[in-house]
Amino acid sequence: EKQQSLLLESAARFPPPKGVKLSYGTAGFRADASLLESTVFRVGILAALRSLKTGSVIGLMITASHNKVSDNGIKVADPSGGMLTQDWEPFSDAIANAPDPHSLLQLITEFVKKEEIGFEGRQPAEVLLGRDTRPSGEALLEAAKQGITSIVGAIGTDMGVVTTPQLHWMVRARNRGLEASESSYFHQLSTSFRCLMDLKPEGISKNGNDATLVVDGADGVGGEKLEQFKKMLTGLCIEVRNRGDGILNEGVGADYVQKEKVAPRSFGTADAGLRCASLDGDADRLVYFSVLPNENNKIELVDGDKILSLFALFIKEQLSILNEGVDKKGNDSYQARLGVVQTAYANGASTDYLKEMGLEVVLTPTGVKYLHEKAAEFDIGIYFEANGHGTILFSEAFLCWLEASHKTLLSTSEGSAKQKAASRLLAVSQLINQAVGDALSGLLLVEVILKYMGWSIHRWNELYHDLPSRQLKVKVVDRTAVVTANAETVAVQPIGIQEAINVEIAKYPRGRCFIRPSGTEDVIRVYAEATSQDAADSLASSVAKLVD
Ligand code: NG1
Ligand code: ZN
Repeated sequence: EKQQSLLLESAARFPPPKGVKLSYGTAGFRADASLLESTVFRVGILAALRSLKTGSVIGLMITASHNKVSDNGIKVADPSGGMLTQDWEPFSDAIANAPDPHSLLQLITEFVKKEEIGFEGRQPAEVLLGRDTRPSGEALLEAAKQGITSIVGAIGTDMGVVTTPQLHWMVRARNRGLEASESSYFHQLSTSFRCLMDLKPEGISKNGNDATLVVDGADGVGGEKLEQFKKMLTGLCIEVRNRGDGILNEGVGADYVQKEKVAPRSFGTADAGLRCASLDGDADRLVYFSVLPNENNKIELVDGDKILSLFALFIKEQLSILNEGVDKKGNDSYQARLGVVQTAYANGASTDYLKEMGLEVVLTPTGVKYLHEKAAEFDIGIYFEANGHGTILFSEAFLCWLEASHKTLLSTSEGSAKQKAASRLLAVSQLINQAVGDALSGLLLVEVILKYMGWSIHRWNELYHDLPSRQLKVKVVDRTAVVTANAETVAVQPIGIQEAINVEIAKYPRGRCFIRPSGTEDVIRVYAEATSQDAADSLASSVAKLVD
């Protein structure tokens, strides 16, 4: 009863906006910040319940990533540090849209019963809260805290302004009994980075990548953090631009650079040829680029697909060093399953390249939760969206084997090449965020691998040539009218639309095109690929007309 009145009382302070229906979507709730207080409060309640249910620490991140500064959003990190389990999404939609405190209380009571969430004799609920640099973040974080503390005994711990991947990393660390602070995050990343730098092969030519890396911080949290963190990185010189003086995500950031294929603000032809990288507003996406000389801000774009390809190449090489001379049934060998996960947005040339490397390539629908889940099925699963969100996941079983064999290799004089390969893989598993895509750790791994290969950004970009592509969005009244199948490559509804799309595709050699409803905006997205930019543009626009 105490619990019920506490909930009713606090819910009354956060009335939902009228006439707005919110949905958890592919990236949590996102909307204009002025609409979000009540939603964030309610997600606070959900997070506390999730903590009680799992007996673990849960995370809440307040961010709208690459969206405009007046937007905001909230997403939940589960005990592993990954996204909220999909089973709880319907409940989060329901409570976000409950019209008044009583209906909210009723939904919660029913859900608590159904999920058998106990309140007594348990560890109190604990939720770690973080936010990006958006000005609306502070008040929203307070609303989330009030939601958390409207569950009796629950604690909300404010981690302050952090990147999304930092918060996920902290949740994961806490639940493994480790210290969850920014300094432990920086320490782990810089230590594994140094370890990998020390393991560079001898005699690798220094091929132009000793120059400074110039990073576009999107005027968000990532730029700020990297400016602090770079002092801890020996052997890598970083210059950070767009550290927060300009407007967040406006003409800057990974999303802008990847979609527009132009240099962000504060970059220009004076930077031609330099190795540059761009983070998004909450630093969970990363793309590289190099400004082209004399071509008004045009760039050579090195996107998520190419980061994935670089990672895959490196990991595959280390695995083959480890397995050298070991016959397939060898006792001390471990046939690690390496897999890569992409979405339909991956450039067709990247998929061909990865397959030619002999890798297992799997497609999932758009949305990190799907890619992450799939990648976790491998011993080493590498996933990336073309937009630069991705990471590498290592299975516990493989890491156990790797640690044991690393010890054995250290104690024998045999094969220092193998021992180094094992050390490298272990260091990668420490460096790269196991919870979620992380631009800061991804950037460090890219830098290490370029050093290892002795490659410039240009050499890296030459791994394969992207097919020209075009993305369009079409505003529609009801985006749910489009229903897709086969990892979004086929539209099964409206009836007949796929046949019409096929007719268009058939007009272009190597043409590929698909449509899908966005999970974050009220639009249908159209993606087209062909052998020339004109062809990709015209395929996209003729399919967009079919949707309209
Ligand atoms: P939607 O709006 O569902 O296309 C976009 C991105 C996703 C993902 C989410 C979450 C594209 C085509 N889509 O999703 O990859 O990043 O936002 O931020 O880039
Ligand atoms: Zn983001």
